[in-house]
Amino acid sequence: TDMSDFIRGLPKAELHLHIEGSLEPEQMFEFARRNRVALPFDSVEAVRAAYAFSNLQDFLDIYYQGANVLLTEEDFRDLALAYFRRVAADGARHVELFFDPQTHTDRGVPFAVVADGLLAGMAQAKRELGVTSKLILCFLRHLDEGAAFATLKDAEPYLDRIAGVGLDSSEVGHPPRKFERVFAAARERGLKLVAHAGEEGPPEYVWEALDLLQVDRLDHGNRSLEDEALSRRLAEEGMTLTVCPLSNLKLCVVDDLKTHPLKRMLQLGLKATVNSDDPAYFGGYLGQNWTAIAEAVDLSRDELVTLAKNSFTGSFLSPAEVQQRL
Ligand code: ES4
Ligand code: ZN
Repeated sequence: TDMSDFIRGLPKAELHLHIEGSLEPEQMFEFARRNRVALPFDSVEAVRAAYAFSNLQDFLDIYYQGANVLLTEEDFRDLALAYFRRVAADGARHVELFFDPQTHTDRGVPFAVVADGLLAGMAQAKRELGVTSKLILCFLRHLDEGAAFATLKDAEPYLDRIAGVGLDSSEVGHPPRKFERVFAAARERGLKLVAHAGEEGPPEYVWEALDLLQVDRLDHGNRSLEDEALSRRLAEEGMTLTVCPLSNLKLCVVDDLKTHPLKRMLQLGLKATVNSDDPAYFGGYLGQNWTAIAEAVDLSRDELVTLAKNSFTGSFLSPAEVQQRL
């Protein structure tokens, strides 16, 4: 359609993408076969049928299970490269990707295997597709802060190749304040800071991400709109929100895309961006997230251009690099 052609032609950045969430069922079988890992599913269709979630935890249980097939540096490189090919076809020029090292180190896969594989895929994507990228290390919030500190220590040899740290996994019951010290340590090391907040958790968690973690960018942030003072704060600060429409639909954060808060965020002057989160699990890559939300809330061409611009100005590219790409 005209709309999807227009969207594909807009240079865009993706700022909220869990690389483990780009593992397609076909690839899950391929990695399972070559690594001799048993899968609890008989077929690709059976895997897809299991992707019916009623909340974040439902999804996380199956997402961590899927990650068990990832064992070697080649797996992580191939995973990243397959994602970059898809997102390049959607018109993405830059990606800031999350990875969850603890999901792998806790199964005995060394941090270096994960990081070297992803960095190899990122370098190949730059050479072959012209897509640039940055890596963001996420701490799993259902684990304790000591485990996050151990992960930051694992990352020490790679800190020149890691742009920032984030916070993901089960939100409710694991508020940002639990990670205040490790985020301060990451800040002292010159890392950028982001956190998932206000996806399922209350506005209070968004306040904590701002005031205690001092994040540079907020992942999701949907529930911020329940708090007028918080919405005003985010607008005044020009805080970037990485919004994930199809994720919100599949995890029942919204009932219907037509009532998705993105439109209101833009009307309130919030700096929102559109992203895919876990595209293999939620029914679409970056382009599909853009077309679905544009259609559902009737975004104008001006609003689409604003979203594309926000994706670069909200990135961790330098101001000079952003200028070159707008
Ligand atoms: C995630 Cl959608 C979402 N929320 C929180 N943590 C995550 N990890 C991967 N996807
Ligand atoms: Zn996410």
